[in-house]
Amino acid sequence: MLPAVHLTEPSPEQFSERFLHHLRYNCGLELRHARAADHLAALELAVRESMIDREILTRRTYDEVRPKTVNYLSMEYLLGRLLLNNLIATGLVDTAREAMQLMGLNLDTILDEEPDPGLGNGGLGRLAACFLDSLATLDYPAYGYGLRYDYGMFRQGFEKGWQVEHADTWLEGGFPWEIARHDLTVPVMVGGHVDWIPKKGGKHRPTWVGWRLAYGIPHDILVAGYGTNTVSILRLWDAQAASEFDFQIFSQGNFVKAVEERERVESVTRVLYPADDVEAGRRLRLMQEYFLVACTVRDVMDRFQRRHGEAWELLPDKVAFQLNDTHPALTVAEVMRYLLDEAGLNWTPSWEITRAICSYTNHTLLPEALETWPVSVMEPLIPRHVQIIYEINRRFMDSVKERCAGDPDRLRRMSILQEDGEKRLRMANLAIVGSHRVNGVAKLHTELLRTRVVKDFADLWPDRFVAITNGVTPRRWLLACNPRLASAINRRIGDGWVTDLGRLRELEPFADDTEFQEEVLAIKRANKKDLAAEVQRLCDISFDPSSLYDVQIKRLHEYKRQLLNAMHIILLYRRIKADPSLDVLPRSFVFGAKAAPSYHMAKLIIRLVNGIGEVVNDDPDVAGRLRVAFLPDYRVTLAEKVIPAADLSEQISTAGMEASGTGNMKLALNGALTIGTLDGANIEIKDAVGEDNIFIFGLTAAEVEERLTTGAHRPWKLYRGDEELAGVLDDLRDGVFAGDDAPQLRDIWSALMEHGDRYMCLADFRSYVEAQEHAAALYRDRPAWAAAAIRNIAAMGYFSSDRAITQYANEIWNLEPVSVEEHD
Ligand code: 26Q
Repeated sequence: MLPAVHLTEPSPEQFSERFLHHLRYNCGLELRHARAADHLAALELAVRESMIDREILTRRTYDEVRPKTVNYLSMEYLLGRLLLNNLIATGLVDTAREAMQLMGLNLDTILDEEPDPGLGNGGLGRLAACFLDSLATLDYPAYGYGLRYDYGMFRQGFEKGWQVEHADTWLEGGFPWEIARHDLTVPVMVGGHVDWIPKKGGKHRPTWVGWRLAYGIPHDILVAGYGTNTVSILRLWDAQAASEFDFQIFSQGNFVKAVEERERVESVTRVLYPADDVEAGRRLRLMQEYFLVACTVRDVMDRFQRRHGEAWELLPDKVAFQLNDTHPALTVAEVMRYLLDEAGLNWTPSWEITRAICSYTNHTLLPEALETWPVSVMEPLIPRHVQIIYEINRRFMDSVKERCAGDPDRLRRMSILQEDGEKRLRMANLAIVGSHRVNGVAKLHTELLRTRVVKDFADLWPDRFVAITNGVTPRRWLLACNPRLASAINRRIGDGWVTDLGRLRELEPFADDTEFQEEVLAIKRANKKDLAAEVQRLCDISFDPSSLYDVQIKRLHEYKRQLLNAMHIILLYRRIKADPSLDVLPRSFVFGAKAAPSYHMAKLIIRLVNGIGEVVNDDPDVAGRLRVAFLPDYRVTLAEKVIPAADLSEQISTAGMEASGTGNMKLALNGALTIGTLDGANIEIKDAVGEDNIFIFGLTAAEVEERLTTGAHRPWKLYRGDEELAGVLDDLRDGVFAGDDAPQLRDIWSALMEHGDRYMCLADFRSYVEAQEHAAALYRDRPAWAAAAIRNIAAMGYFSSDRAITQYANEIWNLEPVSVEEHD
C-alpha cells in the first residue's frame, strides 16, 4: 500500500513558514539577512512543494492507468518566467501575496527578480511552451523533451545603434525549478561504423560497432495545469561524458587530451543556436538534434518496457512522438534502429509502428529554410541511422516508382536523398515519409504546403496532411500578464474563459456598452503608462500614454518586414518636416526583435530603426508626435509588458511567408487592433473579428507568388509612380538616418532597388500607408476604437492553445485525458 496523498491548501501563515524554512535550510539565511535573490529562491521552493505533491499524484495515477502519452520533441522551449504562472496554476497567488506581506515583503517585487529561461529563438519555442501549459491544463498525459542549454538565447544590447550579443548565463544564480534525475541517466552511442555480422540462424545482420558512449542527464521542470492536479514534466537533457569514455586515453597518460575529449562531448548542450533558419547548420547542431532524439527515444522506450514489457505491438496504443519541425526528424530513424537492433523486430512491423507513433509539424514555407544535412557530416556520427534512412528511402522510392513511373523529376523531388552536388538528406522528406500525420500551423500555411512546398507528397497521401492553427495560452497571455483586463472581463462574464476561451464571445454585447468601452480604454491607458515607465527606464525615451502605441515585436527577419514599418515612420517624419503644422496622430513606435548574430541585413535594419529614433525623437519640429523606441533584449518577459499596452499590432509579413504567427493572437487578445497582410493566422483572425475590426492591406500570397515568379515586380517603376515613396527611398539611399554608418546602411537601399525587393516592401507600401491612415482615423474616435478592441478580444476564443491541443489529441495522437485524483 502506498501512503495516502491529499493536497492541502496552506494558509498564509503556513506558507510563510514554508518560505522561512527554505530560506533557512536552502539559503542558510534568516529573513533579516536575505536579499532579493534569496527571497526569490525561497518563494520558488515554497511553490515547488505544492507542485511536487501534484507531480507525485500524477505519476501514481499514470503508473496505475498506464495511459497513452504524447512526447513532444522540441529543440526549443521559450518558457518565460515560471513563478507567477505556477502560483496561479496551483491557486496560491493570494496566499503568497498575504504571506509575503506578513513578513514585510512585496510579492510583485520578488516576481520581478526572476530571470527568464530563454531556451528558444521565437515562435516555435514559445508555441512549445504554450502547448505544455494546455496539455497539463486539459489533463492529457504528456512529456516535453528538450535540451538543457547552459547558454540560452543571447542577451541583446545596443552600441551606437548596433546590436551586440552577450552570453545568457541563466543558470548562474541557480534554477530551483529543475530537478536533476541522475537515476534516469541514459546512454547515447555516437561514431563507429556498421559491420555485417552473422547472427543466430547464420543470417548476417548490420551491426553498429565501434561507437563511443555519452550520457544524457535528465533535468525535469514541472509544468502545473491550471485548476487541475495534473503536473507534467518537461525533461531537458544535459550532455555528460562517460567516465570510461576516456579511459584509454587516460591510461596512455594523455591526461589533457582526455579532458579535452570530455569537454567536446559536454559541449553538445552548451548553447542554443541563435538563428531561426537553417543557415546555422553545423556539425554541432546536428549532434544536438541527434542527442535530443537519442536520449528521448531511450527514455520513452524504457518507460514503455517497464509498463508493457516486450509487447512492442502495443506501442501505437501507448506512445506518440510529436516532432516540432524537422529538428527532431531523426526520431524516425532512431525508433527504427531501436525496434530493429534492440527489440529485434523485422523491418515491416518496425516501420508500421514507427509511422503509427510519429507525426511532424511544419513551421515554414520558405523552401530555402528546409533543413538538409550533408551525408558526409552525418555518416561519421550516426552511421547506422544513415544506413537505415537509405533503406527507408529505397523502399519508399520503389513504392513511388510503381505509381509514377514516367516522372523521374517527381522521384527526384520526393527522394529523402538529394543527389545533385554534395549528397544531402532532406529532413522534411524523412519526417513526412516517417509520419502518419503532417500538420501545418494555420489554414493558409497548410494549403500552401499542400499546393507548393510538398505538393508531391500531398498528392500521394492527401489524408496525411492536416491543418491545425496555432494557439496561445490564455493563462500567461491574458490572466497573468494583464490582470486589469482579466478582472474587468471577470466582472462581466465570470472567469470561465480561463479554461474555455470561447466564452469570451459573451463580451460581444459589451462592445457597444459605453461603460465597458470606457473601462477598456482606462485599462489600456494604465497599461500604457506602465510601459512608458519601462521604456523610460530601458531607453530613456518618454512616451505619451495618449499617443497610439504602434507595436512590432517578433524576431528580426526580412520577410517580417520591420523595414516596411520603418519606411512608414520615415514617411510620417517627412510629412511633418514638409509641414510642421500638419495634423498627424501622435504615435509611439515600439520595436522588439533579436537578429541572428550572422544575419547581416537584419542587423542593418536594427541599426536603421535606432537611427530613425535618434533623428525623430528629439526633432523640435516633431514636437513629440513621433517617438521610436527599439527595446533591447526582447524576450517573453518583455512581451508580457508590451502586449497589454499595445494599441496597434503590426503583422505585416510578405503574404505567403509567415507560417502562422502567434504574437498576432496575443496582441488581439489584449485588445490591440491588427494591421496586417493576408498571411498566416492573420487571415483567420480577420474572419473571426470581421473586416471592420482589422486593417488588412497588401498583396495576397497568390499575387506575391505571381510577381516574384514572372518578374513583374518593378521597384523602379514603383519609385517613379509614388512621390512620397521616392522620398523615403532617397532618404534610405542618402543615409539620412544612418549617421556615420551611411555607407553600410546603403545595403538596405540596394536590397530594395538593386536586388529586386524580394519581400515586396515597395509593392505593399502605398496600401500599407492607407491602412495606417484608416487606423489613425479610427483611433481618434475613441468609442469606436474601444468597440473594435472589445470585438477583437471577444473573437479570440478560437486562438487558445487549448483548442489547438484538443485538435492534436483528436486528429493526430488519438489521446484521451486522464484525471488525477487524490489517493486514499
Ligand atoms: C534549424 C537548423 C539549424 C539551426 C536552427 C534552425 C532553426 C531554429 C529555429 C530553424 C527554425 C527555427 C524557428 C522557427 C520558428 O520559430 N517558426 C515560427 O513558428 C511559429 C509557430 O508555429 C509560427 O507562428 C511562425 O510563423 C514561424 O515563423
